Amino acid sequence: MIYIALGANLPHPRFGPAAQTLRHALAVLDAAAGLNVEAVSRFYRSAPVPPSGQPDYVNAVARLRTSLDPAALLAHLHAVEADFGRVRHQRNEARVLDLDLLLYGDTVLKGQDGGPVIPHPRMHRRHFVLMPLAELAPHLVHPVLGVDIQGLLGHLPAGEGRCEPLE
Ligand code: PH2
Ligand code: MG
Ligand code: MG
Repeated sequence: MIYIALGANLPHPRFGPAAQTLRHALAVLDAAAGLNVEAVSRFYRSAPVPPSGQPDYVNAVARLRTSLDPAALLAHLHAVEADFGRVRHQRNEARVLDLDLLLYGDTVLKGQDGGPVIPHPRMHRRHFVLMPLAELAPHLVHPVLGVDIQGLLGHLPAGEGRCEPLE
């Protein structure tokens, strides 16, 4: 199973509030050749990590089916971000759309030659990833850590990073 995380904390000039942007991004992904969005978590409102004066994020996780290999999928996610007007200046800056590749089955990649790092290196430390992912796959075992998503969530320090369903 392949999972991606979606996030946004700036309104989009055409699509409007962050939740609308995520809905639109999911439709664009599903429409692409060789890619289907099979399941989507609820949308969550989360405090920026690390804490900053930025607006809250809207976050979600989706399960995909695709014939693209990990590198091609990541390139596609970056192309969709760029199409949505994402500009990259500095790390962790506010953005109209962020699409992160979390898991690609049991594949483990260390980012050799600029390729993807899978599983996503910070996914197991983030409420805003684990909470929506636990809705779709509570018993999925992290291929490096050997702990399931529910277990990873239980190990996070309580109260670190506010994250709650949007409605
Ligand atoms: N993404 C980041 C950095 N910080 N914080 C929240 N709450 N949600 C995010 O999606 C997020 C973040 C880098 O991609
Ligand atoms: Mg991210
Ligand atoms: Mg990203």
